[in-house]
Amino acid sequence: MSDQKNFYITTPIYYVNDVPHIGHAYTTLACDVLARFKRLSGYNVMFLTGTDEHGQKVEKSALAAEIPPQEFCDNVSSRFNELASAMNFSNDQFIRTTEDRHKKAVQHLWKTLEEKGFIYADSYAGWYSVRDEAFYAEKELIEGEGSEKLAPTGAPVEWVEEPSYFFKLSAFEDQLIEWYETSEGAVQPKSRLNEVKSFVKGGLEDLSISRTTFSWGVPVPGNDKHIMYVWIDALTNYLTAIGYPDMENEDYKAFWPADVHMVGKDILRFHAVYWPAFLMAADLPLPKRVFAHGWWTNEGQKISKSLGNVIDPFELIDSYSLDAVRYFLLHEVPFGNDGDFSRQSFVNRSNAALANGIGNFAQRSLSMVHKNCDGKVPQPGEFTDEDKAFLEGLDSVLAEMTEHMDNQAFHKAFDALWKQVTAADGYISTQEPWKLKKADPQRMETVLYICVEAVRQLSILMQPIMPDSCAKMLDQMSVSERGFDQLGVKGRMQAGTAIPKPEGVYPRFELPAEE
Ligand code: ME8
Repeated sequence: MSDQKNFYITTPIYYVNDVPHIGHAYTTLACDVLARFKRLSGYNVMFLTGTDEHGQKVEKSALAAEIPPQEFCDNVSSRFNELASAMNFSNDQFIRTTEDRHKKAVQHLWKTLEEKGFIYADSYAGWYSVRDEAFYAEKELIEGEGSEKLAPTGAPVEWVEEPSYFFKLSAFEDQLIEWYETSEGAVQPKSRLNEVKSFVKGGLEDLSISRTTFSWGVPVPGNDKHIMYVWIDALTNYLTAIGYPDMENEDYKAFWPADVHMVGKDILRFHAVYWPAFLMAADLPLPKRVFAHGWWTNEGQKISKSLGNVIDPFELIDSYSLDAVRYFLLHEVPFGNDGDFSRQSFVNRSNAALANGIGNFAQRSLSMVHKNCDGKVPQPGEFTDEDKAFLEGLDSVLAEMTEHMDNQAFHKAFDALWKQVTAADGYISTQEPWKLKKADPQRMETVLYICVEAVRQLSILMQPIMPDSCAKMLDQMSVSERGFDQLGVKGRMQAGTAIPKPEGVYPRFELPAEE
């Protein structure tokens, strides 16, 4: 048996009814940062994202665009793929639900549920929201302005009556509650877990899992008048990607159950109620965690196409820089909470943390070494207590970060890291190496050695959130071993390593002029 540690993380697969926006970039970014963190920690990682291409919503959008559905899906899906490159996402796979391997997996899961007696034929009469691709009970509906009925999300609903297959969701109430209560951290954050629990405790109705009034989807095995409900189709992608239904497959054995299904709070019910119930019914292990993060607004307003305030991630990257966008999205808001995007705070926060923070410290340190130490990392003398205390802080921050990352508390992990940037600023300001050149050159060399070592460690630790700029920084310092096992004493900077004239990697941004 290999002692390789495996880690499987997934994003929601995004509907192709519309082009990607900042919300989609956000969820995938969170997964990317965690995937990179785990890889650097020595894990074998499977990081999955992709597109959800079936169902009535996508079919309607294709019709409205007057493009055949498959071609429509190909076009929009490729935009999501482009987003992955533009954002420097390190996903191992990009799955599409229109792929054959996926259709096979869903049909296999369906047949399994049927054989185990959890699917029956009947007819559905009730409310459906195409925008949410969700069925709602009468008691969940709210009243709109003209007293029309709306989904709790504000989406329009329509009355649907049609023959349908049902999944016996009602049989899983007790098992679901037991799962929430006994599997620590299975649904996070805790406030969301409470929402899910009270929904389940309120009583579960059987779930309609097929539709007959449109055709864009996976046919039900043995009755192709029925198209599978898009959520049973979509959720199964997490299994398809690792080879299901071949459960002897190496990927399946290594990666199931998933470590984290990352989702937005809007789709928690599907992931924390329906999905585990399907898995329980099929006798498959349950994911270790479903984490539902919060919602971004734009300058205080809900992001919506009709308000015309959708934030385009491609535009943002072009106007600023990729790593500043990555930094801001993931450090600005406590992960799990809602966040507001404002250009003012984007510019202020990234200038403070990047250009004036790590960027300034690295630039000062490396240019002093370049100028005053013959362009080489100097040989340090004896360390003082201050030197040791500063290095110890750096050497030990990974443990603290890991604990936070394992709880998806990205903001706390990066707070801990940026505390070390502040400590580095404090160190260089109190040691004043620029004054030591004449007074005590040997001490100057020791201080500068420690500063360069700090730049090395900080750059290694920042790689998950800002991979490009950290790579440039480490290149400048000829550091080739970049895994977390190189942190601390093991990978200490070697005296004599060439330090060329440094180039800044964190530009300062100006606020756009008021119109
Ligand atoms: O729900 N703030 O796809 P979807 C933060 N296909 N995150 C946001 C956001 C915002 N304003 N807007 C969107 C679906 N998101 C299904 C999923 S999974 C088996 C099927 C993110 O295209 C967030 O992750 O509507 C949310 O859950 C997801 O996009 C919804 O994407």
